[in-house]
Amino acid sequence: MVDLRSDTVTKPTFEMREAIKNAEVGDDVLGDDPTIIHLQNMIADLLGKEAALFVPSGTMSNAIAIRAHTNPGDEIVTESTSHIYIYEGGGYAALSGCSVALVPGELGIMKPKDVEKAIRKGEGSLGHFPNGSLVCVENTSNRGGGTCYPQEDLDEIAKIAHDNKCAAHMDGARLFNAAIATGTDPARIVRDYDSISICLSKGLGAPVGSILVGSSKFISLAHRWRKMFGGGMRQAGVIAAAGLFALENNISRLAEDHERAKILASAINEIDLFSVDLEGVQTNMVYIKVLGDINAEVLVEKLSEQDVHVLALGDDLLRAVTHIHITDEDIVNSINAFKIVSS
Ligand code: TLP
Repeated sequence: MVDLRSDTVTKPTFEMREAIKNAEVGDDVLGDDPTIIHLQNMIADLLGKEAALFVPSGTMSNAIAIRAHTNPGDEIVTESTSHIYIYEGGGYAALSGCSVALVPGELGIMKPKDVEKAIRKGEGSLGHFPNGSLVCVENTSNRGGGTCYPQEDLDEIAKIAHDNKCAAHMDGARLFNAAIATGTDPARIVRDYDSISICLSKGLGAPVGSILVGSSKFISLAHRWRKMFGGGMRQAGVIAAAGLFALENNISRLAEDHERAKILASAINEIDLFSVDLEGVQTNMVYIKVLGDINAEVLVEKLSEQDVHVLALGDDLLRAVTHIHITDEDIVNSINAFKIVSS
């Protein structure tokens, strides 16, 4: 079976399971877990920030960041297809009491001037506007196709946020994919961001876990919100060990996933029934437009009969994601399956 539904489907490899087995653990709510402490310090160093906090999921990491940066009644600014807006259950509203100002992006990437236009401040509005206090950027952009922000746009967006007394948060669920694809040091990418959320459980191949990174002051606030959101874990060094293993071993290999995604994308784009915006295939994702009358869900079914699994993200949109378990042979088989279902 070729499982291209997401890079979240990865399972710990034998070596990762060995690391899990050997993990030293302690009660992390009491601050006693040496593996978690090591992981948090390592990622903070890697990103050039003061501190980090291990959390159960990317969704919780973003939710904590939003809660820590805002007050109820504030407004967050984010791209109109961002994970925070589309896929987090409206957590910004329910958990933080925030409204959202949506910015249209091109392949999920916001233009700095559009971010500037979207920030509304309570001050000077005769009390009419909510207070825009946080700008969220997603890098890579999932619904954008796994696209990467140009560095100058990231820097400019952070500056616009700060000039307008907003914090700048990066949903870097796939930050290392962006770093590998653009050849940029991750610390440089996030230099001007106040908080960054990283997922260990996607392309990096760990089974569970995300990390929120920022200043010591921000992380101590985040720590309190993690507690209130029920995200304090006890002997979670067993899962942090998988994250450490992933950071030590699985970053540079992301380039292979990107290469395979490009091969898959070009071949599918050659098939009459499908079209792929090849410029948007910058990392490990391939968004495939279905050109005929056939519904994407029907194609998902037909592909699964060929043992190839993808997701339908709309009536005419499929998504295929490469990851650590996808081999060259899987790509050949997937291309064949797409040919078979299109005939
Ligand atoms: N993305 C998942 C689904 O939720 C859509 C996927 O299969 O791509 N930020 C970004 C950019 C994400 O893509 C995801 C997960 C998250 C945050 C949330 O991470 P988790 O699943 O750990 O809560």
